[in-house]
Amino acid sequence: MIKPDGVQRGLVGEIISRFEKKGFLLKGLKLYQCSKDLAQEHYKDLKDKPFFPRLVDYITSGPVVCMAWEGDGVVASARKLIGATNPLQAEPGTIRGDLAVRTGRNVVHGSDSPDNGKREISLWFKEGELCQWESVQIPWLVE
Ligand code: YYY
Ligand code: MG
Repeated sequence: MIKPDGVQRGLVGEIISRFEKKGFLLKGLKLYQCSKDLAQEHYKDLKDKPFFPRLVDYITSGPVVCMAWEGDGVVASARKLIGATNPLQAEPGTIRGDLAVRTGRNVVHGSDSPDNGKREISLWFKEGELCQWESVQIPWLVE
């Protein structure tokens, strides 16, 4: 998910492009302004953290871009492409390492496990919003 700061800063194309160029397949995409309830549910594991209210305000402060990406090892690989939570500790070459400076404005979210990926897709996308399609690139991506 591209967070509201990524949308406001005009980074949508750049961020989508990094996942596309890596070789992952886009199966769902939408601009979406979420409710506080959805933000709280999405980040429910962090509800006791002191930064939780600020995090919910941030995620609901403007539209986000919801994305569902498919590919071998996509969850772990996407976390590497995204980089460390604190952008000042994220490696150059990662999205956060290249495009952000603050943990509280780190431009992008990535699921931290395949199970959470499934959970988050079902939270953010409705039935019928994902597209099943076969990319012509597959024989050139996978031997
Ligand atoms: O998965 P990731 O986004 O890298 O970090 P999490 O530990 O799941 O935290 C989610 C989200 O919370 C993080 O992207 C920014 C925010 N946050 C914060 O504002 N302050 C912290 N000390 C830790 C996390
Ligand atoms: Mg997380």
